[in-house]
Amino acid sequence: MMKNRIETTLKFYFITDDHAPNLAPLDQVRTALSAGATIVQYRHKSFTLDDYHLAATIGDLCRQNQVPFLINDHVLLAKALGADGVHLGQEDTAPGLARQILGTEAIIGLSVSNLQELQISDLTDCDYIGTGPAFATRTKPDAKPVRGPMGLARVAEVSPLPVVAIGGITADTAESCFQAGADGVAVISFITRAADPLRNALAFGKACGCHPR
Ligand code: TZP
Ligand code: MG
Repeated sequence: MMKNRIETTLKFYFITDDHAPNLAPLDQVRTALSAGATIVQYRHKSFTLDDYHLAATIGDLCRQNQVPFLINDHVLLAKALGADGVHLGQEDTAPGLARQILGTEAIIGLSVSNLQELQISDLTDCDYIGTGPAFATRTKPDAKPVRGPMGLARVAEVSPLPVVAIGGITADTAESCFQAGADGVAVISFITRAADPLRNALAFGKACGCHPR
């Protein structure tokens, strides 16, 4: 997957939910892709090799749709799957090491919650930053304090890299994130825990200016 036009690629950033009660990760990805998701991240906080085939199947689905497939945290899993990149937290593998392992073409994202973290982050090997939580979220229990569109705007203003907003984003709030300077909006529960996931995914895609496939 080439990295040109990364901003466009980040627009509708879907992340899998390993605890969604009613929608399995593969169906989550099918739903998000059919609503026009432009990038998919496989996020499984208690990943074991028993989940390997599922992750590979999700990766195949993304490839068939020509949508970049990223892995949260696990650089070696990304390497083993031939994924398009990784998303890393501040406490994860250093982006420079991920770059050495995954190569020059890989897409590498880094979580940056606020201006202070941005200042201390070495972004040399990163392609974008993820920042949030933009709004209250129940999906990440250890999320940092809510930033709101103003906090997001402050980070977007000084970030040298494209910015993906994350945390509690819905079809109704996506626009405020774009207005605040985000290039993309990441979403989990608005789709994965919805009473009607496809309906929410389509509404989210519309808010991102994406077309259903
Ligand atoms: N990082 C910051 S907030 C968050 C992550 C992974 C969770 C986002 O999930 P949701 O359900 O879209 O609020
Ligand atoms: Mg992480």
